[in-house]
Amino acid sequence: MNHKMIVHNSHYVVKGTVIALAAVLGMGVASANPVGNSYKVATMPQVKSMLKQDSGKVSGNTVIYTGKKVHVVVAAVLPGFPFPSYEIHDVKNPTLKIPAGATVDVTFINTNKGFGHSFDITQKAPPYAVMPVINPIVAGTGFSPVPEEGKFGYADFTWQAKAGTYYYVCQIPGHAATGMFGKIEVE
Ligand SMILES: [Cu+2]
Repeated sequence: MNHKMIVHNSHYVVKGTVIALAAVLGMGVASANPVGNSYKVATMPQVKSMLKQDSGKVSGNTVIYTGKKVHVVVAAVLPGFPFPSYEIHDVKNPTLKIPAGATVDVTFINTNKGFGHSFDITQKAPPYAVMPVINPIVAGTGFSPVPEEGKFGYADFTWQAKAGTYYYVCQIPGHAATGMFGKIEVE
């Protein structure tokens, strides 16, 4: 209980900072990191059908995507997975391999009742601090709303993937520091 309250208090502090930063840096940052304004709501049956639309193929701890247009569908902390983590095709925090130049449609769904999360892409490598100052974010969702019973927030964004090594991270304080991140290899 205490942990949850601390996370939520910190969440609002960081959220205010992000909004102030976005205001200073202009609309480019605001649209790349919309701070939860663009989330829609799905039920668990809808979430399960959305997860099946991921276009990658699992190979061990890696999900391999092919083609000029790929669709990454990622959940935060599906039932049965350890907190805090991401899942794609039921693989925890997989490495994503994406062709350089691909148009990447990302759908991020927070299925973790009671906790906010984000799915943001950066070239900043781990380790991450408890209060992660992750800058710059190249694309992402910003903070999700906190899911209530049977209602899960999801957000979509499109990323034009250039060659390089990236990481997807959760910017809620403490989450990336305790393992809520994964690698993206674009080549
Ligand atoms: Cu998180």
